Amino acid sequence: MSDEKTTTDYSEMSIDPTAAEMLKIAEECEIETVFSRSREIKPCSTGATGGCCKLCAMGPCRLIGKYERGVCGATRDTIAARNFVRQVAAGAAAHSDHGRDVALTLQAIAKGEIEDVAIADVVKLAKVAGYMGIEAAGKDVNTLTLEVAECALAQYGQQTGELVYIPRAPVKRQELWRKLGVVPRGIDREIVEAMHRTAAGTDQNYQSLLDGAVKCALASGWGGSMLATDLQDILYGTPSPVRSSANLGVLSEDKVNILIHGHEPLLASMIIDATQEPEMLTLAESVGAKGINIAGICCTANESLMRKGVPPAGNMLHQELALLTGAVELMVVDVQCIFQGLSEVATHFHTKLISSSPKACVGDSERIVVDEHHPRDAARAIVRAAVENFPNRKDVHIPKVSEPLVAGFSHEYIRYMLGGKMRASLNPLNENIVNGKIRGAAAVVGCSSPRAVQDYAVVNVVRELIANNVLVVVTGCAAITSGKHGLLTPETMAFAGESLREVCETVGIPPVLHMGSCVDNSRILTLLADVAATGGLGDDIAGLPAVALAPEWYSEKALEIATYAVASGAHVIFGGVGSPVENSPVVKDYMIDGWTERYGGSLRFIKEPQDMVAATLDLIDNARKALKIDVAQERVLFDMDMRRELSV
Ligand code: NFS
Repeated sequence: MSDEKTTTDYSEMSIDPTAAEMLKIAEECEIETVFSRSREIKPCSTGATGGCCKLCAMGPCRLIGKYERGVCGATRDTIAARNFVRQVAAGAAAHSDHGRDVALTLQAIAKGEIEDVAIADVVKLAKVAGYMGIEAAGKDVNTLTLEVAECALAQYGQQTGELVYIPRAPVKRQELWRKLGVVPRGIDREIVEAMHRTAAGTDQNYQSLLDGAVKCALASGWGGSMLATDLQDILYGTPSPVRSSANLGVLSEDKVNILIHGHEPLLASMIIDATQEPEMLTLAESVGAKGINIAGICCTANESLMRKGVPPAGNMLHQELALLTGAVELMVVDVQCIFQGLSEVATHFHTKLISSSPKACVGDSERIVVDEHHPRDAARAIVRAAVENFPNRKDVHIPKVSEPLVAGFSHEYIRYMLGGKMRASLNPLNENIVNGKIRGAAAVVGCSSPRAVQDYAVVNVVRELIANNVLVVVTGCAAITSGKHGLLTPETMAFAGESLREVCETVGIPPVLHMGSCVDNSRILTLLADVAATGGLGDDIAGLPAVALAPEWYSEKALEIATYAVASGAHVIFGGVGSPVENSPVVKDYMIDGWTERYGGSLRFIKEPQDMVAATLDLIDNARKALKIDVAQERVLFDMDMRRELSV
């Protein structure tokens, strides 16, 4: 490392002090990262706004300036909508394929094809069987597991009818979906249809195209994603509160560090178990390590945190930064949100990068493709490889920063927490919304993006919302961001508005609740449907004083989540970068006004955190007014001192 001082202002890239520390090292060692590349490469303004059509070889057609139509005659509206549908289809495919893999694992366990793995939550198994209309009484666990897994798998190939989870939505919502013809028939069918509709020369009406996006997104939200959540709960246990800590400081100076990164928890859970085996611990001791430390990145981090208390080392933008510590013996990745740049960063250190999924070979990583029938063998091989790599460590630089957190608020636990074991209920939540102590609820979800200042928008939005008495739930990378900045502890009550604080103190909950990974946004759908069913706040998700926000989105999966949330009746606000349909003012407006009229929900793109908060409070207050439960409340405005304090 050179002694030369860099002059880069890292606070323009992240408000996390560990990022500044690591980016300085990267710059001094001339190692590229997503942060440096995003400064070099300017986004293509035509592509970013949905104005480029590259569906056929007559183009690509860039609809900018005087061009209103592509070579085939397609309009700006058609092209923007078509690009959006394809993004939604890719997101739905990723989340739903994740659910399929969990169903296949469950099926293999039930058939005895995977050794020594047991079902962790038989109560949830019976509950899910109930949703599927499968009689649980009198059946042994294996028989019931097999029936549930096979029903789940059938959802993918189903050609007609409705997905089995549709009746979990409020009755009014189901009727609306049927009336509009957007009830998903089968998961794979809707994703294929979205791709077909958008093939050159097929669907050409933006409203019809966007209904296609809705049907496809609903197939994930109330299908593939919801199945992933439910089946993972059956397999690994339904989350309940667990203590841990977050940020790069969770890496260990004297133990073997293994990072689990990606989305699917099967291998990660086996690796966690393998690190406890006496044989591995003895091996670690023999190479001079004081044990084996495991930490997570992205949604594998969330899954492992909620069920096993594994600390997250960081959100999506931390994946390269973690390797820059020089302290990671091995990072194992599976699918989604994994940067190809990781393998280049790894070459500067002793870190082994292992791809484990048959679907994804990441960069120049080594591949240990997991045989799904013998995952423990792969897990042991990975832990062994990490331990054997420990003596190759050179300089280590671990930032001494981590924050304590509490995670694991599944919707089941929220009901239990509010009503007790015998009377699990959401009544106290609804009552406190009706009496105005809780002004409303917000889900702050989604990614972190190098096109925004890492963590700035999420932290600002979360803090400002709770200061305005809005209860916040978080998932995905936004949940890890909240954890890194100390917002997932009961002490966060200190930042909450007076009446929200009073409720949180009475019930004994933090004002920011970690509800899981990105597929677990389906938990939020279930919670909203339950809130509507509990009474006092209307009879549908549309009209609830609740808003969803993704302040730093980057992924197609985020657009798919937004679309199923809108179709379920929620208002959604995305931040950081502009609208992916900006090139068509018609489509952009339709996603606000047209979707509100059609679905009772809307999708807005608002760049600045303070504007996102203002829009959220307006939407919440309007909903309260419509429900006739409006109590005038002052808005707490953050001044510059309060904002500066956020910059840690
Ligand atoms: Ni969601 Fe999870 Fe993170 Fe965004 Fe990526 S890890 S699936 S897409 S970046 S929250």
